[in-house]
Amino acid sequence: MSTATYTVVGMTCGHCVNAVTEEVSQLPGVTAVDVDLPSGGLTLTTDAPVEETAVRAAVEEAGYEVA
Ligand SMILES: [Cu+2]
Repeated sequence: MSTATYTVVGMTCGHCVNAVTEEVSQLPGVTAVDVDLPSGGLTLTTDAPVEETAVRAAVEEAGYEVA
């Protein structure tokens, strides 16, 4: 189990947090997702390696961007 941290730009409210959490949670290997709205911090807990490109794609799917 390991964690990875990213910064998401473009989130403005709890709805944005939910959208990002939902998309990123669907990635294989992700067991927990924590999003901090004020900082844009996205912390993933994973039990298998998750490619950064996959995380970026999921965040973009939700309508936001990884810094
Ligand atoms: Cu929002």
